[in-house]
Amino acid sequence: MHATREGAHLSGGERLVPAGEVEQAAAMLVRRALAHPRGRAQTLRLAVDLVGAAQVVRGRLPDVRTVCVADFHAGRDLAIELLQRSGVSEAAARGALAQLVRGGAPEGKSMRGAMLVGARDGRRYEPDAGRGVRVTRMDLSAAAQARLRAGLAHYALDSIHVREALVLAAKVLAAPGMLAELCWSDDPDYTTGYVASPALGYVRISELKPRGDERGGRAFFVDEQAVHFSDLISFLEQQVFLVEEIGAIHP
Ligand code: WAQ
Ligand code: MG
Ligand code: MG
Repeated sequence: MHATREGAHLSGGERLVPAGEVEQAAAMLVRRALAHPRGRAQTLRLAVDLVGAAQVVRGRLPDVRTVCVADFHAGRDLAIELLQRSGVSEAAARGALAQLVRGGAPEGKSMRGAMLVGARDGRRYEPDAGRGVRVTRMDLSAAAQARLRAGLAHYALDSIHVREALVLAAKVLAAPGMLAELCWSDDPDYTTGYVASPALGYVRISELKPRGDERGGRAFFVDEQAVHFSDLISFLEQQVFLVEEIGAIHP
């Protein structure tokens, strides 16, 4: 589903559901666009694709933990350290973080997608640096969703921000040659971000940006000597991915 208002993006969303639940999922997505906190959608497009079971890659969520830091300076220092522990060079980690601070895109705006960063050389490899790479075509099974919500609720973490970011990180970490992800939100009031990697899981960092800042973004760090970039991008943008298992949830 994609909805706009006053000529700009308002709301988007997607679901991967059994064929018998298509109507219900469509109704939920339409409702989301019409009841958006920033106003009612003025255009709404809904697309439905039939996906064969053999086309679906099934995966697991990374383990979740949270580190509380004193301020965003300490949060960014921690992010650099965690990225290095995941196999990213210090120069690549610092360079990507500095670009995210400016929004990632030329003209200091947030990108719609993520930066693809060489973990050794720190270069950017996405074909369109203004747009970045969009991760789509992923969801949780109903059973995994119920287990995740119960597990997160135990730590008062059951929010759409956390659930969506976890599913996205699960797909990113499942991509071949992926070493780590760094993310913080473009929502001005949402200062928590994360570093995720196969080695460390999903590490939430309580402050990664100053409150009020509308710039957010994502950087995916890849082993640029091992990875085949067009295969990687088609995995991230096209491969259907369904999370069926959740990971551990730590305080
Ligand atoms: N694919 C690639 N990049 C994306 C996508 C996507 N599907 N969606 C968003 N981005 C990029 C884009 O540059 C956004 O500006 C940026 O990420 C942030 O997106 O555990 O809410 O949806 O407490 O604002 C992380 C912490 C919240 C959650 C992340 O991201 C937690 C969040 P947002
Ligand atoms: Mg989002
Ligand atoms: Mg946002």
